[in-house]
Amino acid sequence: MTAHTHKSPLIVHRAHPLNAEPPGNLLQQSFLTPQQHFFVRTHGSIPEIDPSRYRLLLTGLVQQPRAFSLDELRSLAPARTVPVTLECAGNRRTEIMAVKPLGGEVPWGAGAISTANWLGIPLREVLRAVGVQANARYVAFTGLDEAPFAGETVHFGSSITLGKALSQDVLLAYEMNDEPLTPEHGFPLRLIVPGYIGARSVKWLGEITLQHHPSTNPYQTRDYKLFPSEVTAQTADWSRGKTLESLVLNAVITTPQAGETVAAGRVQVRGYAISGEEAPVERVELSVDDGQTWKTATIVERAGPYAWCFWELSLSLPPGDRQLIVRAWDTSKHTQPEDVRNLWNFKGYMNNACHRVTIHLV
Ligand code: MTE
Ligand code: MO
Repeated sequence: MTAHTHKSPLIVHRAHPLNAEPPGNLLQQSFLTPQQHFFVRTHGSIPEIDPSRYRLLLTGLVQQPRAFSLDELRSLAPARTVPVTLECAGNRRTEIMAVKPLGGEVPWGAGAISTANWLGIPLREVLRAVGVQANARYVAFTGLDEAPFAGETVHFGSSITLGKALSQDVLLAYEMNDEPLTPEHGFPLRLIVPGYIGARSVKWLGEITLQHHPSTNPYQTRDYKLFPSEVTAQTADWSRGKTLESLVLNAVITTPQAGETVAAGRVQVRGYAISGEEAPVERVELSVDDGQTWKTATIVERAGPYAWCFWELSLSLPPGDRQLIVRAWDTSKHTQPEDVRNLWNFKGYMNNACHRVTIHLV
């Protein structure tokens, strides 16, 4: 863990490898999350990379394999800035764990999510520079970190379809919020795949491989897949799990926090909402009577199709204990599952049940 992280106000779930999230009130402080408050999800080491000697390898089904220095990458095409929220597939896992225990997964609260303005070179410009062969279907990414997997040491990796990779918003990013990436967040270069689970946005990017099949990296083939509730770690056939890609519609109350004591009367409720790439958040609603009636919150800040939105609502609440429930609707008119018990899966992924927070009003 770096000195910088020691001083940080994050909730550290694990120090080695570093896994930490900001508490809700900190998350809500700014729409773009400062780097020192941005959640950190690592599976292994945080590599120390000398930027002057750094090379990104382009291999596989390309016309011309190449190694690019950072300066060469930057001179390929104009840089692009895209506001993107990264959300871990395990965000809000503790609520799933409360239904039925899981096996040793990181117990994320609702803070495994953060937003930055990412600056980088569109991946498609780099693919254009090396020339993609006609039979390529997937783009695989390998990090320079070393992570344990089932008793072995591997590099973290993932893949996306060539179609997704050709979106102008998929970036090879070297800055977040106008600062160079810190070591935790992938210095000197990381992938940003907008609208997808965080695991696809490979940090400390070392190699990009064009291929006919998805990545065979275990973090792609034996992790980050969704299984039905009857499947367990013992019975899972990983070839049958559904690869997680797009994020799902979700909304969270960040203020007040669960268990907080609040003065009765006017209560300002705040939070974030996010959706998959296809259908943006259209409406956010709160209920204080177990879902019998709902009040529409105001969306106070948003930034394009790949970033969360911030919402708030002022409620008038009498003394006593009260449960607040939030749900979002997207432009396809879908809303969220009511009850987390319907979502249990043995890896604890994609919890987007209506978020519930009980507070004490005095
Ligand atoms: N890339 C590498 N090389 N190694 C990793 O462990 N973790 C992934 C992804 N990229 C990871 C990685 C996961 S699961 C997530 S949620 C995001 O990085 C988190 O990005 P952050 O730490 O910058 O918030
Ligand atoms: Mo993640």
